[in-house]
Amino acid sequence: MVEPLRFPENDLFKGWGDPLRCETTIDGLEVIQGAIPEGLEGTLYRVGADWQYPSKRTDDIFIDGEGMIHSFRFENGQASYRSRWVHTDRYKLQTQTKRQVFGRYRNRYTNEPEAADTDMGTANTTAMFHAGHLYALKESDLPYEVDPDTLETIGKSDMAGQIGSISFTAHPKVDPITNELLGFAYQAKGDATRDIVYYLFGGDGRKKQEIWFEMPYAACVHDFAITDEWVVFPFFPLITDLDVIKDGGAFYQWHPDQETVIALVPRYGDDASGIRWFRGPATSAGHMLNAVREGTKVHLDLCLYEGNCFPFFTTPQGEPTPPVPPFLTRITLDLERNDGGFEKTRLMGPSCEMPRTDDRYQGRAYRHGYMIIYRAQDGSSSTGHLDLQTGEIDVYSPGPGDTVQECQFVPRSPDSAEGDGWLLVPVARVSQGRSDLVILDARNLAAGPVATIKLPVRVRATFHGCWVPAETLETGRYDYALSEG
Ligand code: V55
Ligand code: FE
Repeated sequence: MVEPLRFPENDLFKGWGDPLRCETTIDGLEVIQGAIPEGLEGTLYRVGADWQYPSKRTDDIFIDGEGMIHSFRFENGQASYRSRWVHTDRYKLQTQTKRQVFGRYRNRYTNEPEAADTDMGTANTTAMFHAGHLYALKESDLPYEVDPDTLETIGKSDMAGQIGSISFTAHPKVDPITNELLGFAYQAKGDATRDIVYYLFGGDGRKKQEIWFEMPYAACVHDFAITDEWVVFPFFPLITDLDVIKDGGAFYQWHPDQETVIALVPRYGDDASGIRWFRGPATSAGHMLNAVREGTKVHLDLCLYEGNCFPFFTTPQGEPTPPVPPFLTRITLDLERNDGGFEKTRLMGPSCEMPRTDDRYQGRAYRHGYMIIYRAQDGSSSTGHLDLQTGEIDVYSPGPGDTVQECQFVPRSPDSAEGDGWLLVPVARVSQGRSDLVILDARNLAAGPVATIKLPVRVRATFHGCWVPAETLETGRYDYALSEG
């Protein structure tokens, strides 16, 4: 008898997380409230994970699963929605095996024999548009190029032979003012290697710099931050041990006895000689809001956990770690301080994650941050706007039981003032088993949406994405500017 396909008992697959496993195309989405603002022309790309086939294991985690890329396109006052699997090597193999043949998250030693020689990249984390090309990214593999209109996968890309590492980050920074792409790869020569490489590409897609150096340990480097002169790499002690993964164990262990280490790498440097190092007690973070240089100081603003940000990764002894909330925190690295330490300051009261800015201000003096604010009591979440100058928080709450995904800021015009624009927010209407995309005025979230676009289907969790103006899709370049004064 053929074994029935059935998802194992795991909270991941319940409720909103119920695998959807299908692709969607909807033109002319219904606008059930308000109207799509004039001038909003372009595409919001989002990437998340879904489950191609059930596994027999019960150790799956939410950051695993096959990549699904979603587009919300705004054209002539109408919106359309599309979702497509990213045809990674592993997705393609499983269309042949017709069952799950990949094992535990990033652990190739737990794969079925059929999958022994196939890369495990899932392309499930974010979308990036640079130099005329759209990509779906996972930090453990090279980018997959995707057609910006049809979302069909074009193929795995080393960017015309320019990426020599085995992988590329899922948190690149495309600077929409200079059109530069800043990115990196960690464990860049293979599982558990300490190699990290920083890449800088010009707006024409040509590599300008790469700097290889070594991490203090084989860390999980999910995100980084940029300033005008430095790029900031934080290393947190979620560490890969080759012996453990060879034994079928988890890809990371949490080491509370190890330090947080931060490297400042010259943004336009030629080699590793100018790197500066800073150290503090064990903390962790997935996501950075921004970084900014102020004289001889570099401020790194991030959602910091005073402990392990991923409780599903245990200590080396297999002990679980208590969940801790993330708080928006400013880490200040002073280049004139010679003891290698750093200062920490809390920036915001409520716990928050998935922080974003007006992307024109990444690495520049800035005032506005946007984030998901979680309410532990009823499981709901809201979109917040923090004014870093006044400390005021403006909040949009989607309603009881409903949740928001990471927001995307879109400037009202290419040179509008910082924070003058819209927030696009995918909303889970949990009780209705479907989604909305709401458009908020970024300067007045509490007023509620200027438009609510109905998705008659569920848009499962997506992690991250990007906004590509219609004109940028044509020219391959962002035509944004910083407003005067
Ligand atoms: C993170 C997410 C990932 C991953 C590793 O948020 C770290 C952190 C979505 O996939 O593979
Ligand atoms: Fe992320």
